[in-house]
Amino acid sequence: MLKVKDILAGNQRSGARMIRLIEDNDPNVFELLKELYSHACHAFIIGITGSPGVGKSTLIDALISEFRKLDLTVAVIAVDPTSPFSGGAILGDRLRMQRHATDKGVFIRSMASRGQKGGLSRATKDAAIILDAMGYEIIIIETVGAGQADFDITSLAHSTGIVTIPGTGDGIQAVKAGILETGDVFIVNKSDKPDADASVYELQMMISMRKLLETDWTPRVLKTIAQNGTGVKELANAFLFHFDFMKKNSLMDQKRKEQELLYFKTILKDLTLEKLLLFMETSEEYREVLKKIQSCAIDPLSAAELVFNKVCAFEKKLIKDEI
Ligand SMILES: Nc1nc2c(ncn2[C@@H]2O[C@H](COP(=O)(O)OP(=O)(O)OP(=O)(O)O)[C@@H](O)[C@H]2O)c(=O)[nH]1
Ligand SMILES: [Mg+2]
Repeated sequence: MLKVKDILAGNQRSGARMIRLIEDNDPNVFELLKELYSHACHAFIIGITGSPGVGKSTLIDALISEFRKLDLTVAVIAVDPTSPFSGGAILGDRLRMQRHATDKGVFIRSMASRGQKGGLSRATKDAAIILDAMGYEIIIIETVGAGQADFDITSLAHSTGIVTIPGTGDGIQAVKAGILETGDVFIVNKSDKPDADASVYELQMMISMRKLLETDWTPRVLKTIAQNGTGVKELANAFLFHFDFMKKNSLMDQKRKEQELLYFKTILKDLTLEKLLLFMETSEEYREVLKKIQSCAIDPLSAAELVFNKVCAFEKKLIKDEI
């Protein structure tokens, strides 16, 4: 039996089990999360995002080491990874991974979240609540791509790092995809390859065109070689500096409030949808409306309105029956 107190005590097995329950869409998660929620507002959440293969996992692996040197505990969640976390096995990089694996201050999990209630954003937020309640000081979330339609890492992370590689014209791509607006730290990884400086310059130029208020954070652009850790200390410091900056300027509170509101709306949408699906599965009236749409006896707009009103009536009846 999964116990809230075990999670609060930072028990890694319990944490892993609860994350699995999220992946399985287990109905018990809701009650557990409610209990954990008030304990989950301490962690600094960093989002690391970028195209497949740019080196996000390798970079996170190196970032963990830097944060550990500062005695900060770190949890990592790789969402829908296209390749195993850190490529540990693939790269023969096992030694390094093993060191993190035996480190009690580090917790690493991959998470498949497609097809779940509320999609990627809800599942990832739920997982972040667990890790935060477990007491991790830094939570790093790796996602592929940025600005995906169903999931925006900035709605969850306090600080977002966008990883690019040299010579791909990523700066321009970033502008096109609207990513430039969302990044707090830009990372040109694989800077052992040619044209890294040109990419840094390009990104800096793009950022300088961004309209910033005096109180806004000016995004940093950093070069890294994740494989050997070059520039990763500076990267860790840039994130921590951003964290401090947000706290000093009350930006953290503001961000939290916005994100909580979004989480609330997502849950409300899910709960509404659940009721709707229940109605659709069990209602003869619903099937009648469907028939009418197909025979053009009713237009889809009026039909949608009709179904909605029936769902409200259905919900009232459910409540009455329960009483
Ligand atoms: N040359 C060079 N290669 C790197 C660097 N960082 C990572 N790589 C390599 O790039 C490849 C992909 O690294 P990953 O860390 O798995 O990249 P990722 O972005 O997490 O990949 P996905 O999770 O599949 O999107 C691996 O072969 C790494 O060894 C770097 O700084 N320089
Ligand atoms: Mg990866």
